[in-house]
Amino acid sequence: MKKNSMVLLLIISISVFAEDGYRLWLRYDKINDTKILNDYNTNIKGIFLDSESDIIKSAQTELMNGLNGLLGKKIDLQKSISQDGIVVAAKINSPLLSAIRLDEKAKSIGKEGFIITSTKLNGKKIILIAANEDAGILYGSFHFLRILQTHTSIQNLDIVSSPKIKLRLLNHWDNLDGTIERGYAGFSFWDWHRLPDYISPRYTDYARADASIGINGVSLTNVNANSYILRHEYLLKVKALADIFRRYGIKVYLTARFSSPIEIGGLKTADPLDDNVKQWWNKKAEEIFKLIPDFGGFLVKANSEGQPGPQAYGRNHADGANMLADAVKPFGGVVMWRAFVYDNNVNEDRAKQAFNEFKPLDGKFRDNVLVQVKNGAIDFQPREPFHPLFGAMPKTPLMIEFQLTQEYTGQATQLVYLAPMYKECLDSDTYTKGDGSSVSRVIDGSLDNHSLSGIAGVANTGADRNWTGHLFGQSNWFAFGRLAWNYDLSSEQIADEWIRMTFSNEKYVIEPIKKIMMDSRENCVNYMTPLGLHHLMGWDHHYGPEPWTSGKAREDWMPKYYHRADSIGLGSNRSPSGSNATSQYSKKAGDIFASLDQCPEKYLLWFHHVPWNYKMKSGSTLWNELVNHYYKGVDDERKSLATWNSLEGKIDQEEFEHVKMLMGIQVKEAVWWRNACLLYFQTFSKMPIPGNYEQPDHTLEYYKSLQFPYAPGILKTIH
Ligand code: BDP
Repeated sequence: MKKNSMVLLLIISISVFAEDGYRLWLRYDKINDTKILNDYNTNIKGIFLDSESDIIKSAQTELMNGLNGLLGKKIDLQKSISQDGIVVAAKINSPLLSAIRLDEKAKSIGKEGFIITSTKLNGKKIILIAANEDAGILYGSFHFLRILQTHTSIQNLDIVSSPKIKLRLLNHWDNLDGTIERGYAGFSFWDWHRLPDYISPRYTDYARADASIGINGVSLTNVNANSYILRHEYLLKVKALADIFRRYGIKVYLTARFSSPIEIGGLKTADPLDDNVKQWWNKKAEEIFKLIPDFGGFLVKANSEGQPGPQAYGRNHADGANMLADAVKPFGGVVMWRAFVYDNNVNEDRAKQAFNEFKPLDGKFRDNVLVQVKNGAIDFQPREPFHPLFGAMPKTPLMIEFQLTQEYTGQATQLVYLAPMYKECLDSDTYTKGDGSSVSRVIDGSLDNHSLSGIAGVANTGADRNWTGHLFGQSNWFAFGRLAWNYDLSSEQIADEWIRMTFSNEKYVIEPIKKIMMDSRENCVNYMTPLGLHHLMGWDHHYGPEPWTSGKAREDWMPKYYHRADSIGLGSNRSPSGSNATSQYSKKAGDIFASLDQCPEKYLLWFHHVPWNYKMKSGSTLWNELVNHYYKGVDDERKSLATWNSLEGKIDQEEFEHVKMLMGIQVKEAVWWRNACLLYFQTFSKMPIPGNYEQPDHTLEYYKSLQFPYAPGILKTIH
């Protein structure tokens, strides 16, 4: 076959391929708006990269592929800037840019920020992507491509951008046997068995996706850790991944199982104050950094849900964290020590326990330790008030941990766009240093002057072709990265970008999808756990409603522990007349939550046990309001499905069908949640579901009989 006809065949076969989601938001198809395409084509003639390094090469490849695809023409790498329309990527201190004054901006963007500006060099009009370091150039290149993907004007570009938070990590809960704890998108794509010799192309695509949204760290292994990962043969596998990720500005981190010195080191103890134990970790750190000089450090879950930790030796969390911190300190590593701790044998509200354990340790951690705190005090529920530790440990850099994998928000079956949830927490005012002490200012270090800052998202990826199981899971990965870079972006803005990059720039596609996304989290709260309810899901797999369950395992894993329904009313009393968890917040925030009148109704049953006939702000009783929320959740979800159906023929058919089927299941699950919860709570309230609502089509007994022993994502070893 002649070369030309082969190319033609290739083009034809590409265009008939349905979209399977693999390309994520990095779809570089030719721009179909002629006006915009012409404008870009007039202004972009080639690219020129001033420096050479592995990261710059990644930027170059991305720019070439991106521009070739989007502009539908071959973009050449220039040897000099001899014409208008060159995209120039250069370091700010390069002699090439000596004539362009960028000093002030350079100072403000730090190590990872970038500038994109329309300017002139040697009398030629150029688009300059400039940064202090290579990583900034990579981020700037992705940003520039995003500008084109979203059909934004490239006239008079003047962008200065830098991340607000330093360490922006994904935490993978991937196990060495290929399973993923709370993973709903198939098996892990870390192919431990075939690493380090077999390098899947997926690793590079994963790194590209992360870098495109500014993620600069990846913790590879489950927080319920396996010490095996620290054995030399596994470290070689980790090194192979680190070598790829480095080209995208990403560092690798590992979870450190606290008992490793015993399990793989042959020691009798893991006591953090024991000299042999310290020695063992020092040597282990040395071994790791020898293989991976830019290794990020350790993420640790200790004395939590059965994980080993320093308390077994009468030591505290700071003793444990500091020992590891000392081991990685000489090499520039950090320790991320999780505050997700609670103990069923402690006679205290679970919501209070992390605060009680960690607050007294403020100021006791080494300067390379970050304490990683989940967004709320229980566990990634559809809605939680912010964790009381935020603002309460001013001497310690606190990281925030969000969950991308939808353990409690419909798993990979439901479309729930989580940016509004992340924003709600980040924007919350802790009032710890007066008005404006938002959670975001705690974690970016600005409130308490910390130079170290971090944010982590529990990854929702797996080996599924579309990475996240549900296509819209991709939007949560995307949103997490965008917010980690700049938490001031709005959820709408991020949704807008993602839709344009994933589906289309047509208004008739963007608007309906945006509406579906923006409504989705509130719908989920409404049909699962409205008005501050939480943890009503199946106790072990967390799939579906089971508010009735008790006695199956430890009490603090049972839904009844959280909803406290009785003949009088519903909700956990965490006010001063109850567990007094409200006292853990600053006075202002605590007083608001503690007051039945002032507590925002969205958190009402989180903080108060409220009588069934209590009069809500709307004038309805609590019971009727509850019914109303559950029904509204289902109704709005039905509307979202109808909106999606209106997109048929306007987007890729395979993607349309995929989402349509999943949204169909989502509506069914929403009805199941509503009916099961209301029928169950009705056994306490003894009040009717008003006749104007469609009545449950099954009995409570039916819902109680449903069982899901093979629901995905569960880790049998902790439960
Ligand atoms: C809970 C999960 C459990 C995790 C735990 C954690 O159910 O599987 O191990 O969080 O964050 O949400 O450590």
